[in-house]
Formats: sequence, structure tokens, C-alpha cells
Amino acid sequence: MAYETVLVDIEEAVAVVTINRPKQLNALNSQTLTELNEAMTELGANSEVRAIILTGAGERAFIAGADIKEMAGKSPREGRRFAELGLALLERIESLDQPVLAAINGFALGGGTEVALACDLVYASNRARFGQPEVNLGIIPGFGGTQRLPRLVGRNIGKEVIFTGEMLSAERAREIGLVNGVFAPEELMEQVRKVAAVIASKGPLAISAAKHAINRGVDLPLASGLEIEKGMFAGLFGSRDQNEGMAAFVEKRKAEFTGE
Ligand code: DAK
Repeated sequence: MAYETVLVDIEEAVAVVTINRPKQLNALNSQTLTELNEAMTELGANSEVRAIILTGAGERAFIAGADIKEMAGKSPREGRRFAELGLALLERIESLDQPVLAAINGFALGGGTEVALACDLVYASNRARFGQPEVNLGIIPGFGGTQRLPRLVGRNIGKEVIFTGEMLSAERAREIGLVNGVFAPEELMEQVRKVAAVIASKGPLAISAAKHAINRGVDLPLASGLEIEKGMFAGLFGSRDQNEGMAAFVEKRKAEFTGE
């Protein structure tokens, strides 16, 4: 499907989704949230796509937050609808079978950091800037930032980021565990594509099971998380990919996974 604010490009099992409002620093308005959700849903149903990279158009921003100009005039009812769009997108990213890799090419502020928090892996250019500046606008993070950020980086660091509203460098974001790796701007996409290609070469059922086991289990008591893992582990046995992966090991050849 063609979108106005989102570009989708599929190459060798890896899809690149680009938020395309560079003049507005890729701020998320209702249309972009809707189109992103639709694009992710479509890619989720495409069994040929094994990893998704999410990035921003232009050199300045990944996402400079929710669109403040659009949000400013909203009624409570419209605000609720907007919140639902944002929350639905993040839930979609987290529930996709394929991993979503964020390539943070510039500002990732407010909703931008929150989108990154919902992605499975986060890579940044050394020019990227993260932050939750909502307190500057008299609001708090509303796309899950008060919940996902402290769970990922710890309560006190999370509070510092949210209470001060200050921007974090890519390096600081890496130190606190928000970012997996930092690269020169011109290398970012190539490096993220490399990681995506490695993931795309593995068994899709196994990657999906690992993603869901981690996402569903990580906030549960260990015993409950282990139960989830056990169920996911057992569920892979008897799949064509499990047979193929183990046969390939025994036969000393490279496995050809099909996702069945
Ligand atoms: N929204 C709308 N437009 C934005 C924008 C944003 N978040 N960020 C930048 N822009 C626009 C600017 O208005 C400007 O447009 P024009 O004036 O040229 O038309 C253009 O992008 C270039 O920006 P600047 O001229 O400001 O560029 P600078 O280099 O001077 O500054 C900056 C770059 C990123 C430091 C600055 O633009 C900035 O501070 N932007 C705002 C960052 C921010 O506060 N982000 C957080 C937004 S709040 C909710 C759930 C979640 C949320 C809300 C509700 N519900 C549950 C209802 C989330 C909220 C947020 O994300």
C-alpha cells in the first residue's frame, strides 16, 4: 500500500520503514501514527519479511516527538483518540513476529524515544539525541515512557531523564542501556542492515518465539517467565525449521529456514 508520510522498502527479507516528514523533524501526527501502524501490520503478515528497520527521513531526526502543533488544539476526546493511535502502534511493534530494529539518525524526543523503547534493538548515529522533554510542555510521557524507560534503564535514571527533560547523547543512551550500538552517521544504516541480515538468516519461528518469550516474560516473576519459555521452546519442536536446523548441524551444512 502507498502511504503519504511513511516509506516502505523491502530488500532481501529486510524491510526498511522510513518516517517521511523531514521538514517537521518526523514528528508523529495522527496520519503518520495511522500509516505506521498499517505499514507494520502489513509487514507483520508478510512471511518473506524477517526483520524490520525503522528510521527517519533526512539527517536531523528519527522522530522529534508527537506533533505538538496537532496536539495543541485537541479536545479530551481527540486527545484520547490520539493516545490510542500511539499506544496501538507501540503494541503492534512489540507484538510483531519479526524483530524491529530502530536506526536513530537524529532527534528521538518524547514519542520518538518511546517508539525506540518499543523496538527490539536500538542503534544510533553519534549525532542522535534522546530525551523525554514532555515536562517542558506541561505534560508527562504518554506513549509508555514512564513505564518502559524505568523498566529498561532503572528507576532513578529513568526519573532523571523524565524529571529534567534534558537531552541525552547517543553515547549516554548507550551507557544506560537504551541503545545497543553507536555508529558514525554515514555508517548507521549499513551497520543496522548487517544486524538485520544476520537475524533474517536465522529460523523465523525461533526468532519470533524468542522475541515473544522475552517481551512477555521480562516483567513477570522468574518462575512465570520460565514457564513461558518452556511453552515456547516446546512449541518449536516438530516444526520444519527445527528439523532442518538440527539436520543441517548433523550434516555439517548451512540450514535453509523457511519459517514453517
Ligand atoms: N511537533 C511538531 N513540529 C515539530 C516538532 C514536534 N514535536 N519538533 C519539531 N517540529 C517542527 C518545528 O516546529 C519546525 O517547523 P517549522 O516552524 O519550520 O514549520 C521544524 O520542525 C524544525 O524544528 P526547529 O525549527 O524547532 O528546529 P531546531 O533545530 O531549532 O530544534 C528541536 C530542534 C528538536 C530541539 C526542536 O524542534 C524541539 O524542541 N522540538 C520539540 C521536541 C519535543 O518537545 N518533543 C516532545 C514532543 S511531546 C500522548 C502520548 C504521547 C505524547 C503526547 C500525547 N497522549 C497519551 C495523548 C507524546 C508527546 C511528545 O512527544
